[in-house]
Amino acid sequence: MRSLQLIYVAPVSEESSGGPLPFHHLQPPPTRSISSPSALSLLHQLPPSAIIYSIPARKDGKAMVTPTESSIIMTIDLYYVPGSAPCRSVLLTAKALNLNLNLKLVDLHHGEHLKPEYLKLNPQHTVPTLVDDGFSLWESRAIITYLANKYGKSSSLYPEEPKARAVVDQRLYFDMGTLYQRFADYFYPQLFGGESADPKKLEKIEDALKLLDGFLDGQKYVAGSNLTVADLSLVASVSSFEATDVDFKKYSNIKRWYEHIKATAPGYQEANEKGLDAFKALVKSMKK
Ligand SMILES: N[C@@H](CCC(=O)N[C@@H](CS)C(=O)NCC(=O)O)C(=O)O
Repeated sequence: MRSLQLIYVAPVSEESSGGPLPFHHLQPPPTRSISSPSALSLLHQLPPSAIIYSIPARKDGKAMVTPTESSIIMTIDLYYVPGSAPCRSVLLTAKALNLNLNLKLVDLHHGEHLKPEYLKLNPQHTVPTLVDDGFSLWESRAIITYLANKYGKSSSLYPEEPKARAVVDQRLYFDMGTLYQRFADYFYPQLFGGESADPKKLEKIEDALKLLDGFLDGQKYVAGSNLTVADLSLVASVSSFEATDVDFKKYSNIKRWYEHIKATAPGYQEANEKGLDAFKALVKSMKK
């Protein structure tokens, strides 16, 4: 199984490319090729399974992403389901890093995640699972920090300075162990077990939301002065509340932050909103 492709975009002039285009216009050619001597240096950093595609500029401008030699798109496998908040945080991170993931839908409903092939990748049988050149990783927050570490060295999504990184990690653990955990404890027994809403569990979510509102007091972002993977993880979690009776918008700092991240996180619509709609549809169908 080839789990990593590298697409190398040959440098051309703006004129012939017609300017940058979204990734989905890319169609890798069927033949292997390396089109620039400087691309050869990249080969030394790549695993043997990598293939380099040279994508020539076309007059109609359809094959280009951006006309520079640094336009390198790594394709990494992501096993996922669209409605899942943990999966959506990975999609958001990939967008923010300009990474092109090879999406592999997992049919949880028919137990695809319990089959031996999947258990070999992830014995914990959860989505998301990332496979990067044979390296398999699960737990969404481990995945997003790995991606930022490996592919976002120059980005501020996961800062390297120890204290700044510690604050990002603290927010990620808060999301996993407190906010999203309390949401799961409250809502999933209702959704999947037909149980009635437990007001005590709702109160616990409210306590967590008050904490989040406090983190955001006077802040545009949840961990520091710029967008980080903590915002992307938390926005995937909090947006899921829209499908339920958990009213997070009554917390003014959360509401302001949520609207801001929705409007500014790269590729938000495709990476989170689409999957959120799928989650809302699932909730609607289960509640019938
Ligand atoms: N903490 C995990 C949670 C992953 C998780 O529970 N995913 C659910 C879907 S949202 C799943 O895979 N459920 C199937 C199973 O656990 O067997 C993460 O953030 O990745």
